[in-house]
Parts: sequence; C-alpha cells; structure tokens
Amino acid sequence: MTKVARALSSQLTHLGIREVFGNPGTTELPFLEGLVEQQYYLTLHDSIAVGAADGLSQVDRKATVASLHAAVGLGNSIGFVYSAQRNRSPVVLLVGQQDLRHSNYDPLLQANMEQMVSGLVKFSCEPKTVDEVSVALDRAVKTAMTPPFGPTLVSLPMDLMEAEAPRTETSPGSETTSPPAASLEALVERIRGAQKIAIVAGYEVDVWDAFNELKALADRLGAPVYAEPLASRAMVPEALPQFAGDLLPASALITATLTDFDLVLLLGADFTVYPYTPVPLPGGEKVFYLGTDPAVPGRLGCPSVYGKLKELLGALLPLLPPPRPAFRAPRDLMRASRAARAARTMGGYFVLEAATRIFSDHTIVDEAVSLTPVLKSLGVYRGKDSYFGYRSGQLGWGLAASVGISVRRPKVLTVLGDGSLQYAVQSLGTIARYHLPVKILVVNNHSYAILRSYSKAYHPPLIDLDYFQLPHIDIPSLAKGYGLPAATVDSPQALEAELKRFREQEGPALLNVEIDRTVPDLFS
Ligand SMILES: Cc1ncc(C[n+]2csc(CCOP(=O)(O)OP(=O)(O)O)c2C)c(N)n1
Repeated sequence: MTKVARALSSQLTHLGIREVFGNPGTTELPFLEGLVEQQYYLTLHDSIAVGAADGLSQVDRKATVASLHAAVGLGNSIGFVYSAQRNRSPVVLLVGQQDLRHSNYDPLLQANMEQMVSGLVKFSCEPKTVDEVSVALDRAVKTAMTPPFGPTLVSLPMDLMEAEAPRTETSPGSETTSPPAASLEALVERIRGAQKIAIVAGYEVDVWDAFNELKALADRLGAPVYAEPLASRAMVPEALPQFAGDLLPASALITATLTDFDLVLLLGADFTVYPYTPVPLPGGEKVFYLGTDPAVPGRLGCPSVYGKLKELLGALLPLLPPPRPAFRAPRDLMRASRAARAARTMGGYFVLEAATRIFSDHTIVDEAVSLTPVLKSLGVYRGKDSYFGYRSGQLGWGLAASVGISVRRPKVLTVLGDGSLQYAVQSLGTIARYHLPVKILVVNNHSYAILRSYSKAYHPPLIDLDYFQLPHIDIPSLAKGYGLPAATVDSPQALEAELKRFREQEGPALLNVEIDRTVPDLFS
C-alpha cells in the first residue's frame, strides 16, 4: 500500500518541487515519513521556512514549499506570509493539522488554518477525504504559479497522511500559465502621440527576464528608466545608460519626478507609497501599465495590457514608430570622493562602496534599512538575479530569504542592519548547518537609525529615546554560537583588506562593521 504522504512526495516532484523548508512537530511526522523525494532544510524557527521558500521561489520563478507546524508554526510565520504576498512569491504552505477523527474534541494545536491566513493567500483549503488531498496540492501549486504569483495554503490532517493513497494523476506545474497578451494597438497610439515618455521598471522585468527588451524599448523611445519605488529586484541590466535612479516612495516625490512627462510606461512595476503625502499619484491616461498584476492599473485608473513582459515587449517593439533622440542619464562622477569623505567616520557610503566593488559578482540581498538608499545608488541592479530587497517592509525577510536564495545562487552577499539581524537570527543556524554560500555583512550603528531619522523629521522629541539604541549585542559571538565564523572591523584603514579576506573566506561567514552612528537625514 502507498500512503497519501508518500504519494504527496511524488506529486511534489512531478510539480517540480525538490526542496522543502520547514520546522517539524509531531503533527507533521506522518507527512514527513512519506517525504522521501525532497531535500528537507531544517529552519530553527517556523517563520524562516516561509522566508527561505520565498527566496528560492524568486530565483527559481517556480512554486516552493514551506512545511509548518500546525497552528503555532503558521502563527509564527504570518509576517513572512504577508511578505510573500507583497513579493508576489509562489510559496505553498503545507501546514500540519490534527487528526480529523477527533476534531469534535478541539484537540491540542487544532485551528482553522484558512481563517488564520485569510486575506494573505490566493487559495487555501483543508482536504477532508483522501481523494481531496492531491487535488488540493495541485490547485495550490498551480494557483500560486498563476501570475501575479502569490502564496497558497493546504492544511494536511494527520490521519489523511497515513491513509492509503488513491490513484490520481496530475500534470506538471513548473510551467506558468501564460495569459494571452491583449492588443497593443492602444499603447502604440499613445506612444505615437506622446511628447515625452518615461519608463518605470519593476520586479517583473527580472521575473520574466525582459532585460534585453527593456533596453531596446528605452533605446527606441529615448526615454529615461526609473526603478519603481522600494524596488525588490533588479529591473535593469548592468550600466544601462538610460537608468535615472530609484523613485522614492512618497506620492508627492513620485508625482514631482514624473511631472514633465506626458506618458509614463509602468513595466511590471507598482507605485508603492510610504509615508503619506497629500498628493495623488500619477494615473489615468498619463500612465500605461504592462504586466501581470491587474491590481496596479485598477488602483491608478490607467489603461493596461496584461501579459509576461518579455512576450509583451517582444510583440510591441516591431510596432513602434522610428527611434527618438537618445536619452543618457548623467554619470555619477562623485562616487570616489563621496566614499573618501565618508571614510573619516566609517560612514555607510564608504563601507558599502567598498563592499559592492569587492563583491561585484555576488547576488545582493538587501536589508540595510537606513543604508538601503545608499546601497541602491551603488550599481547593485546588474540584471538577472543580481539584487533582492524587502518589498514588504518586514525586517527578518532578508536573512531568511538568503537561505533559499543561496540554495541556488553560488555567491550571496546579505547586507543587514544590526537591528534587522535579530528578526530572523535563527537563519544563521540553517546557513551554517547546510554550509550555504552566504556572506553576511552587518552594518552596525547600534541603533534603529531609521526610526531616529524619521523622528528627526516628524517627531523630534523621540530622536534620543533610549530604546532606539541597541548598544550591548555581541554580534560576532551570536554568529559563532550558531557555528559561523565571524569577525568585527572598526577601523576605516582595515576595511578594504578585511572585506577582501571576508570575500575569499571559504563558506558562509559574518562580518560586523562598526559604522558611523550619526542619524541620517532620510526624510527631510
Ligand atoms: C517585523 C518588523 N518589526 C518592526 C519593524 C519596524 N522597524 C523598521 S526599521 C527598524 C529598525 C531597523 O534597525 P537596523 O536594522 O539596525 O537598521 P537602521 O535603521 O539602523 O539602519 C524597525 C524596528 C519592521 N519594519 N518589521
């Protein structure tokens, strides 16, 4: 007899899923007994399984699985489920459920899993019979993989896992469904009639590998290319001459930057806004959306064509009018002198200029928080899979996602604030245990600098709150406790050599850099 759990493992293989990230409890043991075809990565906190699956799904562009321990494991992970939704990550949550035969007694750890994730997942279900299990998994994987991607959940009752599996057939789920591209005529008309066009490129450029098409479009239209606000993936190839930098998230700043243009093409991008500013976003006929997320044109009230960017742009390019005069963004000639000035105080610009130069062949995972704008200004968008950042604003995502990203990517540099490190610190244990190729660079200002910076602009009395300070955490000792080699560098003279040593060090490691503690001016 083949048990349902064993059949699920084969079905996962068939659906293209080779890894499972998880933290187990007794509830999941019937499922795990059958899980013989996947590599199981143990995470030391449930939530990190979801962050890791999110990271892997982004590099694979395919569904991935997090196995969670019943209601408590799912409860611990909700922040990461929210992030997977914001990231448009196809993460399938398989959550252990109690034996249905005594569900009337409301046993330990029983809960309504579907209600717990309501509003965050695209599909959820709890099979009540063996026949429903494989259908539920199939639907969960395929729904997660239908653009725009997103998380789904299947609750797996213990008794069903041990029952005899019915014969079922499923089709592979590794290929995403491709929605038909709508007619491009209206868009070509708008382009013909526009005087000045800007492109705002977003995460879908990387998802669909549309870098060459984006470059051809920018060449053809003579248009600047802006990164969407709070960009979470690379959206331009390395050194794109039209790249004009990142839009900042406040609606007033987005509107001001785009004010001179009469057509803004949103390429798989969104206008994420924060904090509130009393200015409406560009929308209506001024904007045209191309991508797979109907929510964006819905919010902006703008026309759209729906489809995968590579295909959409491939179909659009031959229809375009003759090329317009080339646009070239001004080159940043101040990089070296800015770094030299920041060196005196071990400023963030000095540290990250050196780090991005020395680690230029690494995938960068960014949770540098108040230093994220600096990091993003240093040429980290270098085409496919070169950069991943936290789209949801959830601290902890970066380190957890690094686990999954480094399962596939051979060289990963994760840049974290010292506060940020604490939100998924248990990831260090998984990185050490599986010897994952992650270098963790902690930019340590011993504080929540971004909260102090925001206070400086909006709530001055709060700047010096003692609980915005984190002076006493010995970060290298923490990392060593989890089995990772770690060191500290606190002198500007030693930084370059120390970063080079860190880079050459075999396997995962952490470097704690003591940086300038001055409160940055990010909001004024
Ligand atoms: C899960 C979660 N909890 C709390 C916050 C609020 N928060 C945003 S930034 C921040 C401080 C981050 O400190 P650190 O990583 O040291 O970076 P710095 O601000 O010093 O650059 C906090 C607590 C958050 N974004 N996510």
